[in-house]
Amino acid sequence: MTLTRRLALAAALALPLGAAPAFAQTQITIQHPLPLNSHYGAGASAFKESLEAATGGRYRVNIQRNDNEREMIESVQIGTLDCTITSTGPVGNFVPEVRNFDVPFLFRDTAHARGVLDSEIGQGVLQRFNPRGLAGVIWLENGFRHLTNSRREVNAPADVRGLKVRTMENQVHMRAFQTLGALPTPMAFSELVPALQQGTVDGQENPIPVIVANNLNQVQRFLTLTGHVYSPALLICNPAMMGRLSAADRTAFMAAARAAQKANRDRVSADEASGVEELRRRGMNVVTGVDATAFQAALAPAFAEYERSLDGALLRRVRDWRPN
Ligand code: EAX
Repeated sequence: MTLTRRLALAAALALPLGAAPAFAQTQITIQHPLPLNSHYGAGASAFKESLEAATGGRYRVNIQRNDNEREMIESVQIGTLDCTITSTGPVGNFVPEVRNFDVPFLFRDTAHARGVLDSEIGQGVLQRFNPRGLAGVIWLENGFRHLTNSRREVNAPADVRGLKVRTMENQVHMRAFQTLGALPTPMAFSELVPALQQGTVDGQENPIPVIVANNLNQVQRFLTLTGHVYSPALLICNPAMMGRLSAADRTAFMAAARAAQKANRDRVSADEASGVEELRRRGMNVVTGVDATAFQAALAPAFAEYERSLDGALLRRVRDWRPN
């Protein structure tokens, strides 16, 4: 490029002579509700690294914390936020089909859950997001949820009776705790710790990684490893933003989403392996060896209602799913 043209270009770009003109950089913001060093944070960071590297920096991913999942989903839906990583907690209020995956004791174990979500069953539910103004990009993982409370050891379903338990804003979970005789109190994650500190609720339920990452041991004395429900998570994005991606950039975007899924799931596995011991070390009273069949028997009325109110055929496909 001749000196004249460089001068003209530099003047046009108001850049100091000799500076390389900066290419246009597309910003993508992802918000999630947990500490940046959590299983959601691991996924978000892996997404950022993968997409920025694959596009040579043409994309810049900004990661932010926002502990109100319903608000983040609403922001993605109206386009003021590009993407969120969220549990399925409030998602069923936007995409009802997702509620099928919130049924207690539906998934046998983590391998069953991950296999179903990555199969045509889970992909089919992701397709139901677009008609609702959302893009369900990929399934992530929150983990199996366990019960904590500040009042007493919970060894059997009868011990749950009368406990005020914070639940997510999730009708499937609320029905389950009602059936057990608890008083389910739905609220956003942002309100949880103050409610536990003030005694507005006695207990809550969350996966080990969430309990550890948020130091819930500081406001909860008793932990019972109920594993009463598997909590999927999701990367949800704004459809218009996805639609603006070129074919090549969409390929890079989906590769970054898969990198996020791997990092997130690996971190959940690691946290679940070490988290219970860590919570014991922090002073929690941990009840293990819970009789899951007793909890399932106590939930029978709720299961009968789920068969009627949810997609019974889909629930049967999930239960029958086996790895190839
Ligand atoms: O998604 O609200 C909850 O209990 C969720 O498990 C938490 O926000 C992580």
